[in-house]
Amino acid sequence: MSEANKKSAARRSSDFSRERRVPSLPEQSFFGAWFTSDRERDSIRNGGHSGSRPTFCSSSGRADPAAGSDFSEALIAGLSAPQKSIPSRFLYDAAGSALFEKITTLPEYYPTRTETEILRHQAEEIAAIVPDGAVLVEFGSGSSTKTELLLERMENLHAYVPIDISATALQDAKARIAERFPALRVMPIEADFAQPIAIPPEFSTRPLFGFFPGSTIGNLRPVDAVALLASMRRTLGPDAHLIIGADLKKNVRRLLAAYDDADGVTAAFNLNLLARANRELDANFKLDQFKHSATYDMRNGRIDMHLVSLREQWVDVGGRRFHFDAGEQIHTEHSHKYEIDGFHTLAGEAGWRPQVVWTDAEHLFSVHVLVADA
Ligand code: AVI
Repeated sequence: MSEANKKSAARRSSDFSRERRVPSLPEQSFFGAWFTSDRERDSIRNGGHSGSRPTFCSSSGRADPAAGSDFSEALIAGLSAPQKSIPSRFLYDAAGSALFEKITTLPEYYPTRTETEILRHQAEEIAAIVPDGAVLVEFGSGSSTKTELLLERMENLHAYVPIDISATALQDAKARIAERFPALRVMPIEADFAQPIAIPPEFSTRPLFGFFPGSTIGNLRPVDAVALLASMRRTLGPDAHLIIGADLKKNVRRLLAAYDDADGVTAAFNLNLLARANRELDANFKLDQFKHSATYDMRNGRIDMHLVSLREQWVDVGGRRFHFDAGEQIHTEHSHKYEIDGFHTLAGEAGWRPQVVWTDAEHLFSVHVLVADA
């Protein structure tokens, strides 16, 4: 290959690609169930992202004061079921959030890095889709780090509306964004974005663009993901757009490495659930008697995280005793991976039509722009 050809091939393979523009799908209605159970619903409350980490708890690193009793109830219910489980939102106390931050920087954990690169490369094209005078509404905004990549290019945006459960995260993000983008109106809403949210009426006549990066949508079962997307559509109204990140199906070895890294950070993140129970709920889990496991469920296209009991044992949690067989598992997280078409089908069930999707050169991650059906 000539030098010039080599250079050109290298450029192509490092290109971030626009997959396709998709013709409008037929209108579909969604009459599906809301979250599959209260427990499942809980697992996504405020489960957005904060640039790099989801804001299941305060982005200031302080746990929600009500979380103790909530955690206690959820843990006891989860350990009492035949298939033991702990809702994934409890992964994110201060220690868990710090570990998740670390995960996002690991060489094996490609999603954060790859989505950021897609947004960086496509920011101009994304901005070109957003008309002057539009309003950007971010679900689970946390520290709004990735948002800044878009705001840099959206010069004529009317307002930015970050939605988050954490007042501290909103205040911090507002201060930072106001300093960097002094002409932009920032109107934070402190709310649980799993519920439809009232957008300030003054914005109702403006084009609304939702933003939900991080592939947090993948932590929901498809039925709950559809319910959340439908709720976002109701929040944003007809003709709105949604810019959303979704992790893609890929080589299983690569997926497993991302959820079971060589340094054991993901293992520590998972085991922190038990450490948290010991700290907050007077439990006596022996951390060296459980191990982290990440498996890929090919049929459902998802990573499942578990904590596996290494021997037969009893554990006390808040005055109750739980028995574990050797090898018994506690389910702690789903992380669904999508094909682009599969994600479009899911979005279609929630009343969203695909407009454009970008991926990286290795086809690891996707960023979609969806349009609400009227
Ligand atoms: C927050 N969420 C998108 C992460 C994921 O990849 O599913 C959580 C995570 N769990 C283990 N590593 C990262």
